[in-house]
Amino acid sequence: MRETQLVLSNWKFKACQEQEWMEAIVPGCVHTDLLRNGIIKDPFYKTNEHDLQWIDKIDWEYETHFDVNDQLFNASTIELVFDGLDTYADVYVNGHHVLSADNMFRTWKANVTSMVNAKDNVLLIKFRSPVQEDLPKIEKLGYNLPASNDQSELGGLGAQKISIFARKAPYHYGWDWGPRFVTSGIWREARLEGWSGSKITDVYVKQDQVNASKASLTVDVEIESEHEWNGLVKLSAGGQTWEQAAHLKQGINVIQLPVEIENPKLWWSRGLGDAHLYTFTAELCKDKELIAAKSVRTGLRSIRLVRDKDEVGASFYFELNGVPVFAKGANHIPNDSFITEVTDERYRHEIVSAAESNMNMLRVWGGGIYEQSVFYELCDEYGILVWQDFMFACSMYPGDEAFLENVRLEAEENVKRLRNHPSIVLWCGNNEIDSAWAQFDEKGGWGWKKEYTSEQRAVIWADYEAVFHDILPDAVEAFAPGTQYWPSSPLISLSGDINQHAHPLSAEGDVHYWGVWHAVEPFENYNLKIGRFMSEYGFQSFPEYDTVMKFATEQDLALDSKVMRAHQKNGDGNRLIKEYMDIYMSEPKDFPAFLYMSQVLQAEAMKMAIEAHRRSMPYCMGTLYWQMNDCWPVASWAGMDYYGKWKAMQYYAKRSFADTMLSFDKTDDGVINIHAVTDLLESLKGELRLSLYDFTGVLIKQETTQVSTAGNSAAIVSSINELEWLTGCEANRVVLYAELTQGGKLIDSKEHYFVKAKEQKLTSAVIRISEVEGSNGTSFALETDVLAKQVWITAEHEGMFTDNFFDLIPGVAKIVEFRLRESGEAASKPAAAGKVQARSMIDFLAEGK
Ligand code: BMA
Repeated sequence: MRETQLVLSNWKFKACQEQEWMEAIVPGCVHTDLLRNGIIKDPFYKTNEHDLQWIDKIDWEYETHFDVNDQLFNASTIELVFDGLDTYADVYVNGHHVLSADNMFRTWKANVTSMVNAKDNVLLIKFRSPVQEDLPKIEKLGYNLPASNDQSELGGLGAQKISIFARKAPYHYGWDWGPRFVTSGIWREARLEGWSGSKITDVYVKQDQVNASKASLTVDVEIESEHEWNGLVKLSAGGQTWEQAAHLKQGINVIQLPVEIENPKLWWSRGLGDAHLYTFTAELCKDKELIAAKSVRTGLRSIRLVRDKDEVGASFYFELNGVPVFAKGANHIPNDSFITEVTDERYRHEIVSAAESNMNMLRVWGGGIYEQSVFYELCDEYGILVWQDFMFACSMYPGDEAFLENVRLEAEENVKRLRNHPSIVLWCGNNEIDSAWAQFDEKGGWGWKKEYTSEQRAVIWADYEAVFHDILPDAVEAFAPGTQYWPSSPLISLSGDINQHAHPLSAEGDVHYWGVWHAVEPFENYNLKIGRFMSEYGFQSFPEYDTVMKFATEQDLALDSKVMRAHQKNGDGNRLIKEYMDIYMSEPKDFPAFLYMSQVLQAEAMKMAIEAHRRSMPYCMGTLYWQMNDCWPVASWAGMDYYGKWKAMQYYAKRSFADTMLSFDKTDDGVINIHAVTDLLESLKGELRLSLYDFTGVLIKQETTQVSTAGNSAAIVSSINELEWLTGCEANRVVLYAELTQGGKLIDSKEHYFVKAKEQKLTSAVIRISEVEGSNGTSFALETDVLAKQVWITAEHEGMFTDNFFDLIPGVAKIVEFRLRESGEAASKPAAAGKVQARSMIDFLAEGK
């Protein structure tokens, strides 16, 4: 091989204005390096965030000294490569300026062959403050552009929103769940690459046509060559090989190999089949000699976004290998404010959690980053489809030539980097900008337009169109032809008139429904506000007590304390949680109980939403709640907290996303419908048993019916009259329990209550936990003497249970298994839990409630 590389290490850093160098870790950023050197305190603790806003106002520099070995030194080309520089950086090698960077999402390279010595090289990077760099741009523009979540105030910048100028993760500037840490640093690998002659720079497996009998592909092998010569490209995958003669010219060459694979093993999303992956290896040979090689991994599948007109509007669903897929999942945000802190294990834990929760899709939301490769590799492996946004969210952006060119290069590079991932099924231009600006609806949107003159508006919209209707779709078409591009989420369709902008009842396109939460509508509206594809909706909760205690102390434990307010980034958030809790739940006995209750409240809301969406299939074909994860310990819409701990909602989501699920709803005239929803392709045949129990476990009434529905469908499988079933009993002391069995095996079960949680007459429950014999402390049976609601089992070790926050009916035992989360591996296998404990709703209620 004629390629070699040196990953650059041994970095030091300092503020440009200081003398003293300190040790740095690369990849990393100034904040994490300052913390490791003891210069700043934990940014996530208490209100420390507020004291760290000086960091982004000054310039920083990073330096390393390095020697190169003979092989690298003798390479005919030596390149300096940065996979990511955050953001405004000037790079010097041995005193020579070699490049200036201005986009954290791009790769930066410089040919440094003539500058590198064998020994004692100095690489210096100066990071200009993104604040000082971008502030003057507001003046130049003459007005502020809207950036709803930019916490400029907290950053000491008043109303000056500068986040829109930098091609840098929008959430760094703060969000309604995230702190403001405007980082600088080398956030991906930095290295020297040496090569001579020719190298393979890219392998792209273009899937022209794929079905169960044949995959017709074109594999593009990109070769960079220093001279002209005749070689041979060999390609192998799945035990087959292909060859093609290659006449290489100096510069970049693309050799195209037509490839056919008979009876390919298809890639399926979770629940529908194996997520089979093929490795394609390209080798460049000269006679018998191997000159260069490169492997990529992909899955073979056909994917289509189906937007067919129908009586009401148009469908919006993904068809994978010819099968309509109901998308179940959540919106993903970066796992940390300091992205380089996210280990592969944390990514694995997130994706395993998604798969374990019966999800099949995540949306990489546009206010974060184009994720690290490991994220997509895991999605490929676990069969999680990815809706990929470009990194633009809730803001209007400038449109000067330099900005547009920068965006074009960013888009092309990222599409090219990610295009072999079978999991990525759609590229979306931005988050919520089309509906927030609402160009064609004078009074619509978020009120942004009224701040501008009509001339300014015309410019702002033209700049929008340049990016989202030209540059980005062009990049997708050029670099991943055939891949679906969707201009903005949500959107009805690109009609160029008032019918373009989405609303909660759009019968076409995707919908973000925030009536519950931001507009304080009742949870019940989840049953009414349903679109064709629900790409956002959500409800907040607090993380559990242990997580809160990572950033707070006992005296901070009040909703309106300074610390709790600092860890709630949505202005109205704490008030909204409290308000909804007063409506739906009983009063918690103390602050830790309030935390538990907030989780149950959120979980109940999300259950209502998810199940309403699934019951509406095939009208609705997707449900992605806001949001999967957190980037620091905070009150938020997440189902999993910053430490990866599953909130009540994650367990609820797992149940409501089950491939085959029972769900209840009630009509206005007192009919309770029992729905069976299945995403499996086989038709569903089974037995449905409905049992009415009182809270002490007495069986009042029971009915069994045969159930038969088509695969991949939702259907009402039984309807009962509420009044009739409740005759002679008290509605607030009974529960209806539905069980669906197939050949005696329990497929799903679900409870239905006749009154709101706060009206249910709970009594103190004694929950018995017994270890399942022979399970070595991994499995437990739970039983109760009276109805116990939202039973929360906790374990001595860190991990999760197969189920949690469930209701226990006396006489109906529940078995759960523990899954250990060890550092280095997020396990999906049973493991010993240590000591376990169970509490339920009644234990958290204020006396007499
Ligand atoms: C949507 C998202 C985010 C936001 C969330 C909660 O608008 O796209 O911007 O965090 O709602 O408000």
